[in-house]
Amino acid sequence: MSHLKLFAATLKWHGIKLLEKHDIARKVFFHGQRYVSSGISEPFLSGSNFSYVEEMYYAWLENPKSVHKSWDLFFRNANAGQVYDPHLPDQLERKASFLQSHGLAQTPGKAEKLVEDHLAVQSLIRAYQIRGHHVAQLDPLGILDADLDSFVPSDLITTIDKLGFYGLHESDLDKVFQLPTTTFIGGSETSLSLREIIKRLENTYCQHIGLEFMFINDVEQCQWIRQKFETPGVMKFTNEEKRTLLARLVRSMRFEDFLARKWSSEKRFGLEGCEVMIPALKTIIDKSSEMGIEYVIMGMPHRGRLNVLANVIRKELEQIFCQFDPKLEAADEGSGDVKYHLGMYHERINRATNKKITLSLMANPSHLEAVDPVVQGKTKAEQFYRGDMAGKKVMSILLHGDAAFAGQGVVYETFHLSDLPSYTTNGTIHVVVNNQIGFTTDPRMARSSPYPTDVARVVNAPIFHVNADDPEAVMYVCSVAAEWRNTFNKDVVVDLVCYRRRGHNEMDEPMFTQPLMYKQIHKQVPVLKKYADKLIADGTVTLQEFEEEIAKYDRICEEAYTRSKDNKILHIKHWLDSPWPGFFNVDGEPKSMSCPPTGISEDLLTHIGNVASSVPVKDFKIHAGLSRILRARLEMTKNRVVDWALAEYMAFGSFLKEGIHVRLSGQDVERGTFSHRHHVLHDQEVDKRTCVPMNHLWEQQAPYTVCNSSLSEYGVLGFELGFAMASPNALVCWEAQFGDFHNTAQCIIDQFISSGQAKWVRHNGIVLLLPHGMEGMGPEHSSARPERFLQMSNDDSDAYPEFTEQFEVSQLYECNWIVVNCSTPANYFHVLRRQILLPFRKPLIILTPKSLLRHPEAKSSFDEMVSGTTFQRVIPENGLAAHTPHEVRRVIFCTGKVYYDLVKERKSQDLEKQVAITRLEQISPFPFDLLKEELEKYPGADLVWCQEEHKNSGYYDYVKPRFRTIVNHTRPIWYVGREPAAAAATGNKNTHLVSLRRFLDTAFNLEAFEGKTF
Ligand SMILES: Cc1ncc(C[n+]2csc(CCOP(=O)(O)OP(=O)(O)O)c2C)c(N)n1
Ligand SMILES: [Mg+2]
Repeated sequence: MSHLKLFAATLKWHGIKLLEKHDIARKVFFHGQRYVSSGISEPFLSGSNFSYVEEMYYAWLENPKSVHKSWDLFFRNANAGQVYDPHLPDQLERKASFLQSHGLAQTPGKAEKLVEDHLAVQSLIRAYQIRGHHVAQLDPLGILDADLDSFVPSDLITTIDKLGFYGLHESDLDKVFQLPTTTFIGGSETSLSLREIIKRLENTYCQHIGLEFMFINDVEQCQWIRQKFETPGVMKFTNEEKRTLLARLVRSMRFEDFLARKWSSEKRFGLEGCEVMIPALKTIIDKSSEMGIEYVIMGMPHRGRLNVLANVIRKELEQIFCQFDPKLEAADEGSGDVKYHLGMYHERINRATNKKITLSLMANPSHLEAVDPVVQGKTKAEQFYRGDMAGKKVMSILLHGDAAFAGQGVVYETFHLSDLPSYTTNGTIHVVVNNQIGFTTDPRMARSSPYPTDVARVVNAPIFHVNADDPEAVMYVCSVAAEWRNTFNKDVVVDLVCYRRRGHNEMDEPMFTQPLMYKQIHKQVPVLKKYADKLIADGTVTLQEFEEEIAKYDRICEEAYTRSKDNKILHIKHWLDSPWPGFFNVDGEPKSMSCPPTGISEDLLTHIGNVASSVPVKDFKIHAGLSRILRARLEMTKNRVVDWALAEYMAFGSFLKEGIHVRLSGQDVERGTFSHRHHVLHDQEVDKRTCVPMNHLWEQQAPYTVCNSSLSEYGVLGFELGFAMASPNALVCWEAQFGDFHNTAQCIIDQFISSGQAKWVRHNGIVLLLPHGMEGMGPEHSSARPERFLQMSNDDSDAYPEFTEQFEVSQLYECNWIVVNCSTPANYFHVLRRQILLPFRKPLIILTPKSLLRHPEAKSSFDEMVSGTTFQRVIPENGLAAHTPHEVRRVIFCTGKVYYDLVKERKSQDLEKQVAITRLEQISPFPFDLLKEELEKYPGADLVWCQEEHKNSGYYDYVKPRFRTIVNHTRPIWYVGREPAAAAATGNKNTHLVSLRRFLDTAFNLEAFEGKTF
């Protein structure tokens, strides 16, 4: 160690700081490699390199502008004022004399060294810019390496000997070097001594801020960041700013203390150890407001959420405190949620800018990071409806925990949406509460990347790591992050490296698993005290002022606490993150309990059909195959019929006329996975020239957005859900490529779509289009798993409902979502229309067809869609069997495509009088009323549920108890379909066809169930 001490002493003397924590790494440097070779190997500027310098030098002599600026500076320096003299008789003589006068011709070694040293200094500067963050002092505890590695890059001058890495020596420290244009450390100076260069680089890159940005491909962006952080004196704050920061820290800290005092044994996921997050967020919001932002949408996990609600959103404190009362009764319908998941929407005046600002914190489930894409979708929608295409008025802030940010794949999916035209929110500010632990797990076990933030590198987002115990550094970084977002409209990450003062929650004992870390944490002086001591010491505030500030906020909390005791009822409506003004009545109820007919006029149908069959822009050459498709559409329009794609066109188009925005997103939705939709036409001769006829329907119409998404389900479905949250006056559809792919978005389905209204009294009318059908395409492209949606439907299978006049609509109002499987294009058209005409919003799950898209029978007449027509929840048998119901021996109930197989089979077996086939179009909520009528119509028939899905999937488990409830368990409902199976479908075409044959045989074997008991 003694030689290290010696070096330390030398370094101190030279004013270069020794980074104490890297002792081990330091040893490596003594044997470190030099890339500027010397001695035996060829020196860098020998031979051809030297003639290169010579060439440059002569070129510079001719015209200083002909060489790069850095060479110009360099030669100017070397030249020390002497200029080219054109009057010398002979060029060669002149050059020789010039070189001689500079000692160059005779002693090339000198020039060589000069150039070599300058290049070395450039490399050195660059090394700090790239790798300085590895030695920055980011951990407030001083025990962990934020990048999980104690290794010190060998090209950072952490000990004096490392100058050798660049071929420099201690004796060079006081030499003055020209600064390259890629650094701003000089401020107004263009050259600095090496000693000063190193000192300034250390100050910028190796103190409490660690900057990762050199991977960004854009030079302008890199320069911008360098300028923001390298320019000397940038981190100066006025006394006023320091006092505001202190006051904000007081609020943040005392809020946590207050909760801890009053409810010491309640879970609240306190922020202790990262109290600086509150002033950090406020700085981002202040700065953004200053730059024109009017609406900030935030998503965050549990940690510090109550503090954010209280001190950033400014939710009334009593509303927060009263939630700790176990006797608080819920006033709203639904099951509610715990206090650290609820959302909030608040409009207020930003004190710093005196401008109006709206803040919204999205409600979220426990599932970490799941809210990220939802926030992005909602932000996009708010920007869209305001015409704020550049994101200058609305922005999002996402908060993350270190373990979740690194571990959850949806973070990556969300980042990948950030620059896609139909999904970008023009830059998100990410703030990571990097307390260097996830529940009980150490970062080393929680991620393989150096930092928890590395995922952000994929989109070239700069990452600013900052020691959270240095509040001023945090404020500076946040303010630069806000400016970055405003300047470049790209994502940026602020990594608050902090600690967690308590256990994962307040009940946990962290010493079980992190004993040493927590020994240190127990000794750690809270940031408020540290900062207050500093400001008191430098005279910015007095002790008395500080104490008064604390007393003032404590009083505010106490008074709110007293008031909170008067709150006996919790209104979750008061915690709504996305209110829809004017959509509901003043009590938040639907304005009616009815739905008008969903048909539209014949003229409209014809007009939309005509546009759907045309290319509404001039000189636009489409593919010949597409021309055929359009001609077929025109033909259908003339014949007053629609297929699936045209029915969808009619529904979407009709909304646009009514000012309802329609957005269809998902993988390859523009053309349609099955090449049936073609909503975007591509010019075959002009690259990237496209046309969306849907946007050419009327002069005045709402815009139609159809967008192929990234190959993501979790992220994109979350995004669309968020988009649908912003307004009830939009039809937002997400289509899965095949229905079963929705399971990679299961979290959004379970945690938001199925249960969102129950938890957060928040309506959402998102439509999921899930291609579904057993068509021998193998296990993975067949089933959209309808059973999963049905199993989560909340209508009671055993309760016989009361059939009031409003039954249909009130049943829809009560349910958590609607599940349909339409068998006709007209019904698909109607169910889409009903989605918007209902006086409330419900998620709609549509199992959409594949082969039916082109099935000649699966067409509908305009007659089924014109004004006055409506969605049919059940399509009863209306053939021969319906005319003589008493003679019917069997009623087969089914849904979706199997209907067409059954009808064909019935015909071939000549059983049209004996067997009725009734289609369930809306499966959930279950149309008890209509099915009751249907069952009563055929008193002598046995009842069969037929499905093409395996018995343990599909609809059987959902419909069986409900049918039984209708008949009061007096008649059996027999199952006909495929046997139970583990995989959704077979991969063997023949097995598929054999099983189809088998169940069709059973369906029409009228003796099949004779003598069987139920
Ligand atoms: C998707 C998901 N998986 C697991 C959990 C359980 N869980 C709750 S908090 C937590 C640790 C989170 O660590 P971090 O992201 O670092 O946040 P911190 O609690 O440290 O602030 C875990 C695993 C969860 N909430 N969500
Ligand atoms: Mg953590």
